[in-house]
Order: sequence, then structure tokens, then C-alpha cells
Amino acid sequence: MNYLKRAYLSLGSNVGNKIENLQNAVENLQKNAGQVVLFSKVYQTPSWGFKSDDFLNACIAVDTALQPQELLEVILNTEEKLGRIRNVDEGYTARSIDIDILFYDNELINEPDLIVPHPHIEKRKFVLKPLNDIAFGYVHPAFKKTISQLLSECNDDSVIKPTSLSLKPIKKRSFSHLNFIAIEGNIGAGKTTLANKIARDFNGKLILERFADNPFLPKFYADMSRYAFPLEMSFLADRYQQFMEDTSQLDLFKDFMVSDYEIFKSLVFAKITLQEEEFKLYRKLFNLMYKEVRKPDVYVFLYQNTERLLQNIKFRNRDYEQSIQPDYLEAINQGYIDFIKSYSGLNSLIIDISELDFVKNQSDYYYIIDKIYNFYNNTN
Ligand code: PH2
Ligand code: MG
Ligand code: MG
Repeated sequence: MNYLKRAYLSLGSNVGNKIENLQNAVENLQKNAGQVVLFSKVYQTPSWGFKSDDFLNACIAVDTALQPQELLEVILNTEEKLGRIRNVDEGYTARSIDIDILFYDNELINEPDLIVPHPHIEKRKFVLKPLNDIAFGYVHPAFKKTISQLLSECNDDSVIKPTSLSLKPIKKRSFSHLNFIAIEGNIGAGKTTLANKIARDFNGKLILERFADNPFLPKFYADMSRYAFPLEMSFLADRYQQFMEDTSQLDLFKDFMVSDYEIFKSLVFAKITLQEEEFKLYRKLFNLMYKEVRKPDVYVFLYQNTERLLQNIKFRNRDYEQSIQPDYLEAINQGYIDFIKSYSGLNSLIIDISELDFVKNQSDYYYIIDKIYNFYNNTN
């Protein structure tokens, strides 16, 4: 799933504690815009285009879910928070911090307050030199030249001096003390999206439910009572086989596993969709299988309200899901809650995400990350 866009930013400061200003900018951006994934060296550069103190300049890459205008807003807030005072006169002035969007993915943007790619990149060594550290092969989407080409063709004769200073990523939480996090939730709660993000940001092995080709699912949504039993049986058989395979060993290069489902969901759904006698038979088989499967260290249940579930289902637009009714979602939700309550020893953690948007808001995402992290530390 690729909802993240990579933005390249230029950072500059020539007033106050310059390196601290740059580092604070990184931390603010990381909190509010997205993961900072690449850092250039920090360079000392003569002020370009006006007479003032030398600058410290650097470039970073941020993987962000924000749209360009939203990113710009975060940048302006960050500059303001870090004491940037903008004057209304023409021309450049000394500044505690300046953050410019150089590139946003490969987009060309031309709006009154935002031009991307940044219009002066090719003229400025204080941009090209640090940018070359992290993006030498990136092709300027308007000029169709790589950064290293632009740097070698640049006429700016400023002397750009590397320093021994460096920008540091904020220390990331590590989940390496956990072996297995399962993310659960209703249809459309955002399980897959969250599991993807966690795996990517914390070096986890991603385990996704693969059901796209379950032949009974479209039939089931068209005629539930007729197809419930074969549907639940085929889900169970598939999940059991996949789950056993996927969770049996940890990839050597990964620190933990994170899944977007847990085998117990079979029982939650079956309880709702099957007739009583069918369910009893089903549960017998389930219990035999359940003994064998790996149990998560944290069973995260994402609680989302029905209204937003329906919105998400509509938005992701899978044909066969469009007829799902609110009371079905409510029944599933209740099924999960009952199951979680009745099953001690599950290490369950319910997170109410009905007021959150962990895709758009980095701070909502970290709220969830902290809950998972602290849950484990408190219970073990
Ligand atoms: N930024 C400017 C103008 N001049 N010169 C240097 N060395 N570094 C900068 O970041 C810089 C500049 C306008 O934003
Ligand atoms: Mg600038
Ligand atoms: Mg600027």
C-alpha cells in the first residue's frame, strides 16, 4: 500500500544556535509530517543572495501522508514555533530556520503560495551539495536531469564546507522485545494500514491475511444464509494454513512480527453467520486447530464506530463489500467485544480510534504506538 509520498526538504539557519535549530526542525517535522528517512551532512555555507552570517544547511527526505498544502502548513507552523520572524520587505533576511519543499514525489505544483520543485534549486550550491548526499540519482521532474548532473553544471561559486555536525533521527521505539503483535478490528477499521505502517517503521515482519480470492465471499454477501458455512470453513482452512506457515519462524533480518489478523476472528465471524448447530460443529474443528497456532504477545483491537467503518468501506470500494449493512458491522463488533471479554490470557488491548486518524496525523499514530509499547511493558 503506498499512501506515502516522499518529499525532499532543504533546511537552513543562520541565527542563534544553528545546529539546534536544524535538529528541532527535524523533530517537529518527524512528529507532524512523517518519518524522516534520509539526512544529508550538515554544511557551512556563505549566505547566498544577501550579506549576512554563514548558514548551516542540510537536506532531508520525509515520507509523508500529507498533501503538499498540508505539508506546507506544517512547515510554516514549525518555522513559527522555532522563532522564525518573517519580515514584509522584499529580499532575504537572516533567519533562525528556513524549511523549503524542494520536491514532492515527482509532482509539479504551481500555486500562488507554493511552487514545487523549488524554483532556485539549480542555482544554489547550498541546496545541491547536501541534496546530492541523499538524492544524487533523483531526476528533477522539470529539467529531467539528476541532482548530481545539476550539481556539476551549477555556476554558483560559493564554498560549501562539510562540518562534523550531524542531524539525528529521533530515537525510535523498538518492538524487538515483542515477538508478535496481532492487529484486529472490524471490516474497514484500518488493520492492514496500521500493520503495514508498524512493520515498515519498526522493522517488523508483515503478515497479511490473504483472502482476496476466496470464491465464497462475493456469493456470501449476496446470500448469507446459503453460503455462510462453506465460507467460514474455507476461511478457517486458509487462515490456519497461512497462519501456521507465516508465524512459525521469524525472518532473520526482522525484529518481530505484526499481522493484520488473528486466527480467532474465524470464530467471531462464524458465531454471527452460522446457525447454532453449524456453529457447534465449526467450533469443534476450530478448537483442534487453535491449540496449534501461535498466540500473539499483544492482541490489539482497533475500535472504530460504524459510521466511519462504512465510510472506509465505501472509500476502498471493494465491490462485494458495498452491500454490508450497519447492523452486520455492529454484530461483528459486539462479537469481538464478547470474545475479548470472555477470553482471559489473550493479552488484549482495545484502542478506540473513532476520534483518530493515524494515516493523516502522525501524532495519532504515535498515540497508538505508545499504547502498544506501554501495554507490553506494563504487563510483562
Ligand atoms: N536561503 C536563502 C537565501 N540565501 N544562503 C545560504 N547559504 N543558505 C540558505 O539557506 C539561504 C541562503 C533563502 O531562503
Ligand atoms: Mg529558502
Ligand atoms: Mg522558505
